[in-house]
Amino acid sequence: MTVPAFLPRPRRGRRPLTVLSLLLAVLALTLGTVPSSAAGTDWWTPTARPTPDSQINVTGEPFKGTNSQGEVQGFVDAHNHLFSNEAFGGRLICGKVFSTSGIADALKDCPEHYPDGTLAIFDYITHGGDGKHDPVGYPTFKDWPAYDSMTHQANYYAWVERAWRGGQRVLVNDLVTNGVICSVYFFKDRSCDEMTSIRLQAQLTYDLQDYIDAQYGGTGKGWFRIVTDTAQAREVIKQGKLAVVLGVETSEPFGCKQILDIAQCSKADIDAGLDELYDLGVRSMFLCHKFDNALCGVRFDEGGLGTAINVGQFLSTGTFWQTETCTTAMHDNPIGGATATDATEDLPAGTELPTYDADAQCNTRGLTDLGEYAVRGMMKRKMMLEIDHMSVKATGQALDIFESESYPGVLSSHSWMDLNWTDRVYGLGGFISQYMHSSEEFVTEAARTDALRTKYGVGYGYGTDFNGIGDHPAPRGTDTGTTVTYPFTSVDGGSVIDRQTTGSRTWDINTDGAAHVGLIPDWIQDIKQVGGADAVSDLFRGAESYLDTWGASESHRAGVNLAKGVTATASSSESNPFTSYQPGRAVDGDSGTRWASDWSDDQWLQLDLGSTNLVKRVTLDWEKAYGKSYRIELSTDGTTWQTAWSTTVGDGGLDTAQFAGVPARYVRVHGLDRGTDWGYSLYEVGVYSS
Ligand SMILES: [Ca+2]
Ligand SMILES: [Ca+2]
Repeated sequence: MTVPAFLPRPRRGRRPLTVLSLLLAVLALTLGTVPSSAAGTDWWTPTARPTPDSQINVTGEPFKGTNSQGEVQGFVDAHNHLFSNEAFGGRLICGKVFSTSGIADALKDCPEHYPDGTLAIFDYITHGGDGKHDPVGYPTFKDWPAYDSMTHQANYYAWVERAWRGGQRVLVNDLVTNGVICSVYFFKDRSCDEMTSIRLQAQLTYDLQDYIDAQYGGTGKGWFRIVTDTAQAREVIKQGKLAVVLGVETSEPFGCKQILDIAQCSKADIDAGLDELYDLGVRSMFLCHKFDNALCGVRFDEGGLGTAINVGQFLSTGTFWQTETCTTAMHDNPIGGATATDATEDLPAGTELPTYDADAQCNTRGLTDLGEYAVRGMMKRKMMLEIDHMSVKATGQALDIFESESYPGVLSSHSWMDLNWTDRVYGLGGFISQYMHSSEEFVTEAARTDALRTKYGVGYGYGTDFNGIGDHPAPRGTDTGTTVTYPFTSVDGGSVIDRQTTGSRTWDINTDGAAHVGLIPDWIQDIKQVGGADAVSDLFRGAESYLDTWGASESHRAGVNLAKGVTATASSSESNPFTSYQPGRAVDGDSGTRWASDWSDDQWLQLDLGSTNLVKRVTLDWEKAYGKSYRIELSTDGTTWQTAWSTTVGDGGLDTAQFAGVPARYVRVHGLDRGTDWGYSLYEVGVYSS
């Protein structure tokens, strides 16, 4: 079966299609409501669901196949944490994704929350109030799950099933934990070792797959399919099922903590850690998260939570966050004031929380040498890097590395990067999804980046971050003028979705907000009500775009450096009695040696590739003495030159000049304006055909 192609294809000419798509959507609403579940053919209904269990409240066959362009369709949740109930010591998030003992065992509260939530300490740390709530989950669910509860399971498997039935086709399950939160939280029933928790969460994801398979008659039969490459993912989605990708979001991966700026891990630890995660099936990960670690600096949290995390970092590492003036329009989040929370009481006597200049909002820490090693290690293994939570400085360096290698494997999965990176991420071939904001906020932010998605021909995702210690969309009420009316038709047109019921509780997006993962289809309907059919069309192309980014990462090959060891000449070379700064030093393949010019603006370095080649990309690894304004000039004969690329805002470090391919034998880096009082100095110049 082919997906109904009523959704507009958001490339050129999308806008004129809007009226047509609205008309077709109305048709789908009137015609698409007949469930196609003839006896024996409703493969999507389990034959052995446990009783009692949750209802799904969706009828109709999940769409299969591809559209007329051969693309898979459906939504992507690029950031969810199914099993964070096993993180942080195992007692911070209460309730399980599934239990072989049944729903009543899965959806019950932590023991210390009984009888009235008085000891639900993390509830009132994160949520204010007194933490009191009715702890009873199944079957009454009076107080949880709820849009504003951060400590109760929101990813019961049957609710994930409903999200799938509503049109979701990719789910990234980020294995998550934080050793420090674990160690400071009073209740725990296991060690705080991060890798131990990651391994357990990976295992439980496979166990869940088995649990669901058993409901459908055996191995491989269920809708929940863990995938480790894009070929598998595409096959799963074509079958109408949900492709589940494993990711990792921890604060100190591979033991890469820093204590007083001393790294507690080695390159060998990073290699062993990446190999282990890869073997577990992990294909995307964060390198830093919440605390500055031995790999990179973080993007700060704001306000009181930021102060609490800053104190936590100090207690864990002996270092507070440090800020400096940002060098571009991009900045990290402002840190809360010193008096913001009680967290400062945990500091040792005589230790003061630093105060931060409002004009200095950038983390001084970027990628460390070990961090660069980890980024390159992920690239080598074709894994995708999550840049949310990285400082502006670290993100810039990571993007520099990927641009120099033309590597597309970059993800921003839940609106935690500086939004000014959007163009660069799309330019690389990366994928972006927005945090599960309220429908109005989601529509507004989606509209802001809509033109860029059209320019790059890409779809969009959402990152729900359920079980991720963050709020979810609040109820908007029933008098908004855009109320969701039940039942409604799924975006693909093939299913009918009613209010979701588990036990004796029924949830309604209008009055309950996004209480759990099963309300994703309701929230998407809300987005459609607020933003129109066009607002969901990019989301429906999310699965294809996510797999495009992943697939291009899988097929990435390191380019051949045409410049390595070639003949180099220059306008001048700085003389030094102890070492050589001759032109050949910029193409000797040694990142410790360099060419340096005399100290004036008009200088050049010229490479003779030996024969004419297609030249498409030139990489420059600058020493401190960088070029602010310079041109990349090409020639076939060394006499007639054309400018292939130029900049007036070079910032040193790693630069990549990418342009339409030009045949050339000679490549010249022509300096016009220096970034410092020194000359121009390059460790290495690379020249590539792709
Ligand atoms: Ca060199
Ligand atoms: Ca640069």
